[in-house]
Amino acid sequence: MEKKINRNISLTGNIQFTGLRLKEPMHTSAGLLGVKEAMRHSFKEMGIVRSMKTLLEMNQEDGFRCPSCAWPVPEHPSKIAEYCENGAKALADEATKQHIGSEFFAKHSVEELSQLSDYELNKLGRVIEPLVLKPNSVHYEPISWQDTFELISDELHQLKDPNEALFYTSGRSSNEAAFLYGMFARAFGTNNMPDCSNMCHESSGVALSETLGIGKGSVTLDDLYGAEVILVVGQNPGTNHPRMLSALEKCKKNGGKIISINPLAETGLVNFKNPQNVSDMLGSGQPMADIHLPVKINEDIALAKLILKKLVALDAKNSNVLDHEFIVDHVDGYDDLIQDLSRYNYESLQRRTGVSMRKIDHVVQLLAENSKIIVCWAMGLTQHKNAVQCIQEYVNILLLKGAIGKPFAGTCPVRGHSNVQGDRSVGIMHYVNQTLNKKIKEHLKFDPPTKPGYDTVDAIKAMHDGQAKVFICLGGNFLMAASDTAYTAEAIQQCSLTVQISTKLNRSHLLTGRTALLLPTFGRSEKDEKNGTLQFLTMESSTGKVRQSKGLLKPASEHIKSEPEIIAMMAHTYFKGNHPMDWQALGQDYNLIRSFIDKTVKGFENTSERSKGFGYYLPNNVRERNFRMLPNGKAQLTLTSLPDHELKEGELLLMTIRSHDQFNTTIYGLNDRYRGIHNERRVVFMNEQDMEYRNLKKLDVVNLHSMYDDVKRTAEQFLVIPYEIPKGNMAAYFPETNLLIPIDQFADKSQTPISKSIKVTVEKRK
Ligand SMILES: Nc1nc2c(c(=O)[nH]1)N[C@H]1C(S)=C(S)[C@@H](COP(=O)(O)OP(=O)(O)OC[C@H]3O[C@@H](n4cnc5c(=O)[nH]c(N)nc54)[C@H](O)[C@@H]3O)O[C@H]1N2
Ligand SMILES: Nc1nc2c(c(=O)[nH]1)N[C@H]1C(S)=C(S)[C@@H](COP(=O)(O)OP(=O)(O)OC[C@H]3O[C@@H](n4cnc5c(=O)[nH]c(N)nc54)[C@H](O)[C@@H]3O)O[C@H]1N2
Ligand SMILES: [Mo]
Repeated sequence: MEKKINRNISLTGNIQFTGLRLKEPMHTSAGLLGVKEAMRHSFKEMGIVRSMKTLLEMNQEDGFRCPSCAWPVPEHPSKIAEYCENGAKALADEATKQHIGSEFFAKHSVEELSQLSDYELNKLGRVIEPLVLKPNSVHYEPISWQDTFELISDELHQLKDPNEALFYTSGRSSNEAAFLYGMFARAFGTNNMPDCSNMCHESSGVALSETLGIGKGSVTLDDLYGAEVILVVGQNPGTNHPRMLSALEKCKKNGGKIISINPLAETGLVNFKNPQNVSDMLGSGQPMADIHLPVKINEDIALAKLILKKLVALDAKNSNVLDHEFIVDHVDGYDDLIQDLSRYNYESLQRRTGVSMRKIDHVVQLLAENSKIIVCWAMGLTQHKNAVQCIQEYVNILLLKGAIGKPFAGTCPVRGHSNVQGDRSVGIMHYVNQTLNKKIKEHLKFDPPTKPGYDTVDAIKAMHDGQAKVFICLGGNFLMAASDTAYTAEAIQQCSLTVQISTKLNRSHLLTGRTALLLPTFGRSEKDEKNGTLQFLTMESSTGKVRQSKGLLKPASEHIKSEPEIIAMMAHTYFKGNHPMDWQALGQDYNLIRSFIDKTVKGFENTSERSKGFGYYLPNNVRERNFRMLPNGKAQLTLTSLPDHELKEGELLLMTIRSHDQFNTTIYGLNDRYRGIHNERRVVFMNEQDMEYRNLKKLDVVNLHSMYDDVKRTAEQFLVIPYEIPKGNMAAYFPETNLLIPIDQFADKSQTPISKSIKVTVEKRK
């Protein structure tokens, strides 16, 4: 028997308060303060000259794509600022001058480093040489690249079955790296490709594939500009997709109305100043949302049903409220839906939503009078037990209104990571895609596996049960991003080898398998030259547009390699030349990778050329109103049911959200200035009546507990903040609260963890 890992790694770091300063939540987002904040971060991390040069290239025609979110870039962006505060922070974070290598790790053990917070770990800087953590050691040591590839190859060859290996992808990769990685996993023999989508928009993918036949959104930026009504549901663009606010603003200027549906009145949606517009900057900003519906957590189905019911009733009086022509020609399930809606009554639906009937009627009126309607959404819809149905209920509204497959209307699941959508398009998926498999056989000349692989949740369980032993991660911070941190940690520690291809240090590098490799890689802003030729990469935005990205900064060190090269060398060393694909050559010339993507993935033909300049749109069946792949060749209405929360006495529903100063598990700073929180992350936002009922006062210190299947999980030490949030609901930041989410609590069909509706109790600390 191998010896069990006995490293003593903290999953939280030292839990301590950092010195909260409370201010009023802000009402206006972006604006001068945003630009000032952006500059402050960049100058501190990167120096002034480098910052200015780099920021000016971000998202420009020939520059690199912003590493932050996946919001598309308008054609002909203004030179000054097609980035936002968060893009600048992401860039500064990646292009930081702080570096760590083997000397640093010789001094500091992984045990000692794990006492630091996620914020402190990230601040340590870029990892600049390949490192290995040997079985009985607590210190990373230097290792040559060749030895890392040999070690990975040896471990992979020792597995009894290819399905004992896992290939995780975080969405910051490129199409080229993701394609090579997915093909290596398949050539090795497994579909075990969990990815960050599984924790993110998987529910959208499932919901949209079932109803509209494609797992992506259907709108373009121009559609948003010309829409008559945009619903922003369960999404906080001011913090997470700030450039989206410019699109919403344009829509408003064209006479469109914005409706926000969210338990919180998030700042960007209340008021917005466009930093690119001088008169805006001098004034008090634009009110953004015309109506805000403060729906209770996970009551969107009740709300959408109520809206549907009212639209149907209006249509009965005046038959041009719904688009009957579209319904007859393109939609399946109309009669069943109408009948199903009749089972519900207005008042009980309204009570569940917590929103006043007057406000709901206002929204119904707008939807009745207009037909160019777009629904945007993000994690507020995707991370619940019934997430797939939640999304489908909003699709029902679009379908009855005929707001699908025509200009200025459609679906807009707002993607998170900057290339998460592209990764999926080029083959990162745990399920089997028959069309792709056929093309692989034909053009890559090997037989891909036909058994479905593990997604994130199943991958964790497989490691826990000893079914998966080698865990390779292309970016990300799996330990902190996944649910049930303690269980996930036990799972990862069962592995014989864990490999992290990363830019910066995070907790997944400290809590590892028996042997661990830390392989440092280029960030998006860095220049990638191979044999004297400047290489470029491609990415796909949230609206399905593929564009090139060329780095311009000198790489953080000469000892780091690009993602495609690392993957190519892993494959080359594993196959030892004994495979139809010339892996080594692929890692040296990305045009070669693209020539294979062209042949294997539909819509990517001639991508090296077409991705130049402002790029091209991938095909999208919904835009063409083509539903041939669905039953009866029609878009599908869905019959959903109301969620059953069954809160026990004392329980509240907790949503885990992002602060303004973080990118997922990367914590840039300790402020969330839009919500009035400064210098602290260990806070929980509560309704004052819920506080009173529990005898809690502002700034009391509490522990949070969840109880599922008689197992008590705890996240310790949070300061209570009274906040405008519906009664019975609470909010706190992720990843500090991931300890509370049981591994088995996820959305039906998509297996996305229930990060937005966790039943918890609050215990006051003595
Ligand atoms: N700066 C920054 N940008 C980011 C990220 C980041 O961490 N930082 N992360 C990136 C990634 S990977 C992603 S996926 C996106 C995430 O983007 P968002 O989904 O905007 O991020 P969250 O903070 O999870 O916010 C979810 C929103 O949903 C609301 N909400 C929660 N539950 C419900 C509900 O039941 N119903 C409704 N209607 N609303 C609800 C919350 O109040 C909150 O406003 O952002 C991307 N961009
Ligand atoms: N409770 C709760 N949990 C959640 C969520 C939530 O809302 N609530 N959101 C979920 C969502 S939407 C997502 S997408 C996941 C995110 O899950 P992940 O994508 O796994 O996590 P990130 O925090 O984005 O990963 C950050 C790390 O990626 C590495 N990195 C950064 N840039 C690069 C690069 O260019 N190349 C490589 N190779 N590595 C790089 C750095 O080492 C950095 O520390 O978390 C999920 N977890
Ligand atoms: Mo995400």
